[in-house]
Amino acid sequence: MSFLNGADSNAFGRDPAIFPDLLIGVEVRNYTCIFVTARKSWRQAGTMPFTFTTAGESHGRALVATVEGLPAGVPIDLDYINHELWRRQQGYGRGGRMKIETDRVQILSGVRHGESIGSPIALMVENRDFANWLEVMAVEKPEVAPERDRKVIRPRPGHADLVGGQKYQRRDLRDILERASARETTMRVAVGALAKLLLRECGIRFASHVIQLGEISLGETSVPWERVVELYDDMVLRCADESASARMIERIDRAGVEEGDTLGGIFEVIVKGCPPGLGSHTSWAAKLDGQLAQAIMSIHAVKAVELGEGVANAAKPGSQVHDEIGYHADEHSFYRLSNRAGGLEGGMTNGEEIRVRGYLKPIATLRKRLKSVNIETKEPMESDFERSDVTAVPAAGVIGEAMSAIVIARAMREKFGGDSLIEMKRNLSGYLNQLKEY
Ligand code: EPS
Repeated sequence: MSFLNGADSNAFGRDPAIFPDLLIGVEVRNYTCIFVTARKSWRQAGTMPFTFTTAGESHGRALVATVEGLPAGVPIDLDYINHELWRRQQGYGRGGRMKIETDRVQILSGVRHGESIGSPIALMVENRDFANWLEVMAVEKPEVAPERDRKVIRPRPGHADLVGGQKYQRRDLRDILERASARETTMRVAVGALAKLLLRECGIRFASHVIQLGEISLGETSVPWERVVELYDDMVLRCADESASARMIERIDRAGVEEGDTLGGIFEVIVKGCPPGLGSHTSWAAKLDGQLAQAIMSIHAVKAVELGEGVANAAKPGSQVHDEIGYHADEHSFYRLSNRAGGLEGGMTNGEEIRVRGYLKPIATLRKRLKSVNIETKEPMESDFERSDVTAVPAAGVIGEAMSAIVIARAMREKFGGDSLIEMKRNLSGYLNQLKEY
């Protein structure tokens, strides 16, 4: 007798109490009951989830990423990925580093003749600045201490420096700041570009804009997609309001030049074209709004995340918040009369635009030094100053697009699977037809 269902032969003998989630069948052989476990694993069968890891230090040799779960047959356009990297490097208020770097991706595996082949994709972006940090960032300990030993011992308030040093027992806080630096987001944008290339094939698009910089904000609460997408390649602030943009530029000049200070702000990412039903209401971890919030919050300096008009909605009665429902008889589809929810209800996409906002604190590296303590002498001292940006809100918007694309790609892969793009698109189209019959 066998209730075996796609079992993993290596799993015989595993204790189901230890691997309860792995138990999918019971087999009785020679009157002996053997628990047959099978790793319901994408490594053996089924869809490989869309995952990635990054590595690399800000002034190290290079930044790298490995991506798994991109189906075979996705057209991979190097110029497109490099253009996304370029977009992340723009924005008024960036510092001297952006004049050194011209981020260009190298694809080391997983792509052949312009298409993904289904295997892991390894990506690399070299740090040009590494040439100026050869000794400081050397892998092997130099025989003679570097002349310009750029040891960091005065932690910057608001940065990872101090707590990272305590946790990892590093006496040179450079060991912390090199990885805590927002330079790491270069690879997220490269990975996000792969996710966008996949999702573009499924009719899903991304754009972002700046809605507040320092205390200067846009008057409008909701800027239409068409206006935001026009700003896609804007090099200044990607702000839809010219007069607000001019005031933001003045504010950045004042903070950077006169005050030696830094500024935060708010960006908004818009995702257009998601089918209804990505994510799920059935479990906390499956809720797509939670996953998006985590992804956006993981961007350096983001301290709050808002979906739709979530913050304003908290002060309004329900009748002025919830998006009423309509039906397009000709298209056989439901829609919402407004989109204050930002495209997500019950942890699932509802077919409207997703609108997610990231609120950034000001950058923690500022010329106007803040009070700190020398970690060697324990004497009060001013914090260290590393060359930095005055603000990076427009860049954070590009990173927000990338992180949103990664989350949506993961949800799309979960729902529609497929080893190839053709198979995935067939599954998507079957689901969309099924929705028309609902
Ligand atoms: C950063 C500090 C600055 C920024 C950097 C993030 O770098 P540096 O110390 O080399 O001047 O320019 O951002 C990038 C390098 C980038 O590519 O975005 C920090 O401390 O987070």
